Amino acid sequence: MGPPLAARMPADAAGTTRPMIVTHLRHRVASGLAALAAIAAFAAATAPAWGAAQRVRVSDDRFGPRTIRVHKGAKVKWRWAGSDAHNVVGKGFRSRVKTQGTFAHRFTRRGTYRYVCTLHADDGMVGRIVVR
Ligand SMILES: [Cu+2]
Repeated sequence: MGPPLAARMPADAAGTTRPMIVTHLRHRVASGLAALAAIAAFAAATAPAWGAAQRVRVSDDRFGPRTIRVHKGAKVKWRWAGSDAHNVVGKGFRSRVKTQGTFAHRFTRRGTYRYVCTLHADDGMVGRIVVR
């Protein structure tokens, strides 16, 4: 028969068991939070932009982003960023033809609103606002 079990274990083995488990659990919680943060960051980076004030660039000759998704009641603001003249024309909203400045419209009803620059629609200068 050998020595009693306790005598064969390292002196601090029993004492370190609990802290190791706590440390492990803390690590798991931290990992979980990190994963959630990563998911949130990913969602923020890839999800359509939801929010109160959404912006679209009006450049030569495209709208960027071409499609944005907003909540009902959101205001969309187009900002001219190119050098050529453009406008923003959709059902229920129409800007002047201009080369700089902004145009804003608040979308109060759900739906998909396609719009164009009437000068360059044939060149693909089209956009879409999805209101949910
Ligand atoms: Cu244009």
